Amino acid sequence: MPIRGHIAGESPLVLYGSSISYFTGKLENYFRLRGIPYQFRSMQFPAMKHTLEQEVGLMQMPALQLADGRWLTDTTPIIDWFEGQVQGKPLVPDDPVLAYVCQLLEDWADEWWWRPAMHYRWHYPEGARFASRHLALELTGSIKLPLWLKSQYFKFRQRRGYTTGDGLTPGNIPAVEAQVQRLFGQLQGIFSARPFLLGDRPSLADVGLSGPFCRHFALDPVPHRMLQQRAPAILDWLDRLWHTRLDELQGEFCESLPADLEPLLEDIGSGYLPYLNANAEAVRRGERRFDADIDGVFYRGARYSRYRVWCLEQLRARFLGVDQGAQQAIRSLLEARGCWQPLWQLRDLPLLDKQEAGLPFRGCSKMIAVNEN
Ligand SMILES: N[C@@H](CCC(=O)N[C@@H](CS)C(=O)NCC(=O)O)C(=O)O
Repeated sequence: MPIRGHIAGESPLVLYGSSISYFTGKLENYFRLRGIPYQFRSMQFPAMKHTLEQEVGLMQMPALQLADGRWLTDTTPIIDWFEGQVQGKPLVPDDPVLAYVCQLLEDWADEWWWRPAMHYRWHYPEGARFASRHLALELTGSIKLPLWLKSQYFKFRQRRGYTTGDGLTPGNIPAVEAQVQRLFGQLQGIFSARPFLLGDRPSLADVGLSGPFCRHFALDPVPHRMLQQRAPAILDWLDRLWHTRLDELQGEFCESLPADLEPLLEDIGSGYLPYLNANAEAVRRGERRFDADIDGVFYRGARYSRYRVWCLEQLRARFLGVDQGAQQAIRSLLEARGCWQPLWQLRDLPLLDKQEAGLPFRGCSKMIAVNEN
């Protein structure tokens, strides 16, 4: 087993989450890929809320407990921490341009596809019925209320927090769904051409993309049918990712950026990065809800996210962290694909003092400012 030190203790790593959760699915894909054994347990409420607020500062899913009793939160810093502990083939290419794209794609997959994934689950009655009942049964067994009431609560909570309560309206849903269709089409092309996003082996970008796909688009009835009919190569990729072990794999990363990833970067430049800027402006103004016109979609009353200001800062820091020659090459690519200007559009970012500096052991802000104390 390629793990050393305290991770490889007697008691296994315990992953607390839900079997239908976006970020729990992402972390499971990572552990499987690395061959890191873990024990999955469903988070039980309300007990876990108290434990997590005490141990990591906030309640979010998944959470991880190490053999030595320490708790971790937030999948990106968790993965980063594990990557520092394990030996074996890297998850991020050596080439600095590919490495930057890999981390950008992971971030985009985590943050930008969350809202559409939640939309497909909670907007359509089939999805909402399945997921609300599942979550009520899985997470709230100790709460002695009728199942129908607990299911209703989940529907209400998730819509208020993440769909109609986070900028989606009857007027913009068709455009948001069109973006999802477009993504499915792009990925169908990519995964028909090669096994993983960056070549013949999986990277952190694939792990990131498993978030919206593994436990949402490929599980919820409406998007799953669309994938089966129009983008089956994505389902094949998910299956491949789930069954691949990095230490048994022979394939290599591409030598340079595949042309079919360029449209994804263009979408990041016209959609995700402008959204991050609009969000950062709202945080600066202290407006917990904001309206924004992004890539032809008018979001009304989107929730602000302090966490995503930090995401933007991380994208900048990663660029500044590489040597000048690499910066030049990354900059040319980002300029050509419309990402450079929005990446640096805001002069300074409204971050809190030492924001998220304690991750993965202590979180500062939830991904979206909802359901907080
Ligand atoms: N950035 C975090 C996000 C985790 C997250 O937001 N998870 C969702 C569930 S998949 C959650 O716990 N939301 C909090 C809530 O609904 O109260 C990560 O990567 O782990």
